[in-house]
Amino acid sequence: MNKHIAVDIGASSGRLVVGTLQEGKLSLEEIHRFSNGFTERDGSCFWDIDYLFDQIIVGLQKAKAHGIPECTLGIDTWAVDYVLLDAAGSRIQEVYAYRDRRTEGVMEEVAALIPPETVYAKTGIQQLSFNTLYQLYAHDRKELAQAEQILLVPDYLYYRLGGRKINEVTNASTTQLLNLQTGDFDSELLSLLQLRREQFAALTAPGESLGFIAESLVSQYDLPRCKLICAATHDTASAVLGVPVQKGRSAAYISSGTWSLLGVELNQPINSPQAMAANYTNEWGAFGTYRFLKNIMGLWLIQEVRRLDGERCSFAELARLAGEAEGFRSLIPCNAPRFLNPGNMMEEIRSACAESGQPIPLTPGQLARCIFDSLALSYRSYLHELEELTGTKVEVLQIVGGGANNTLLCQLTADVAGREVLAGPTESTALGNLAVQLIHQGSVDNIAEAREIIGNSFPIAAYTPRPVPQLEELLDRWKALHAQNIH
Ligand code: LFR
Repeated sequence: MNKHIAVDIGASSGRLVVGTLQEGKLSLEEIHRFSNGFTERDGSCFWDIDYLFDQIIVGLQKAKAHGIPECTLGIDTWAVDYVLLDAAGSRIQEVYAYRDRRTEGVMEEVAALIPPETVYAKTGIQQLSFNTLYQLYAHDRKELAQAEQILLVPDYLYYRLGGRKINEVTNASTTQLLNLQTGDFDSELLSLLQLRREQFAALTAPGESLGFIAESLVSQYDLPRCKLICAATHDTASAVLGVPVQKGRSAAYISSGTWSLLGVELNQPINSPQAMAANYTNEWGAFGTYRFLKNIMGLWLIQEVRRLDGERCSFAELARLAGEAEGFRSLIPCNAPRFLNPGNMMEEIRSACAESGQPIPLTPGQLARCIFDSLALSYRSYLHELEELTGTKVEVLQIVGGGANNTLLCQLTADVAGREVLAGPTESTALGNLAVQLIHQGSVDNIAEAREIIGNSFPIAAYTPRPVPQLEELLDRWKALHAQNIH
């Protein structure tokens, strides 16, 4: 089998990409792309999981029609969200989207039952209101008790394709229920949720074989015969695997999509009180690594502005308009909870600017500029924290994912952070997903080699930092903004 398919589904879009390794170079061909998003019903936010499954089938049909009779296949999606299955293996409930508001205030409720310090020492996972721990705590208890099995989204998609139930480990770590010491679900946290270990499946590592796609699906829909390989099913885990190797220079990555995940890969977690205070996370990676990183609100901010503007402008057009707008005019604290799911992002940004006494961004270009300036400043601040926590000076920032296409944001980041930015590949998530398949197949020896191949196969754009006029003043403004209570 020399064809490999990555199913990569993010919060705003999904794709099936065919990867081919030939003469030391990896090439990609996108065979199917579809939109994704949660919908709001009676005040709750849900994903349409059946639609996502159908899109995988459509993509595989296209692959077959494209002349691919057999292939390996890996799946990755966003993290934390779960599916409850009954004893017959059928879904019990709609799949809540992590931006659903039922978890508001839940972190505080749980903190009254178990100190956050204890949870962090056990799990090393940052406090995010939507961690599965808090989502399950907020879930209807009766429904939870009925659940024979709790799978995360990509686990469920694998199950639908091949019938095997797993809890893939890079994604399972984002539940905030895995214990760093025991390497399994933490019994104290499970009992807090009144859950039993058996309700979860076996923890499964990237690279394991999950058998073949069901014969019934192959014949019913005329699909390729797919060998299912357990990918690093958390999209961020795959994205980090897809970061090209950096030789001789210390580097940090930003996986830039709906979220901006800024961090480094480590061989040991850092679950110190300092890391907890800075709210850095230790998500489990493939091949015994940890993703020591921070969630930053990311391109969700601009995706929402674009949506509310009736999708009149493309992302490239918005970036162009932002480039024409005055820089550093108004700034927002991107990570304030108010931006998680405000309903009307444009108004939320404007209110935050008004409340902090800044000019109100009116046009899409001004809003976009406010977002990009603020993201670049966030990257700078969190990069400095990262350096302190790891005791390493970062020389290069590697931006991967869709955001690597945004030349304005990449240049702003280089300028404000004062580091060289290397941008690309944009498809690092699909590439990381494919890397695990190639290693499984024995076509590539290990992840270092895969990263080297990735670095040689795709163009990388370099951005050299330029001086920012009145940088000190700007940083003072940024600091003052965070001291204000506009969260
Ligand atoms: C990025 C991502 C982040 C995770 C967030 C919610 O797509 O997977 O890593 O924190 O989405 O699942």
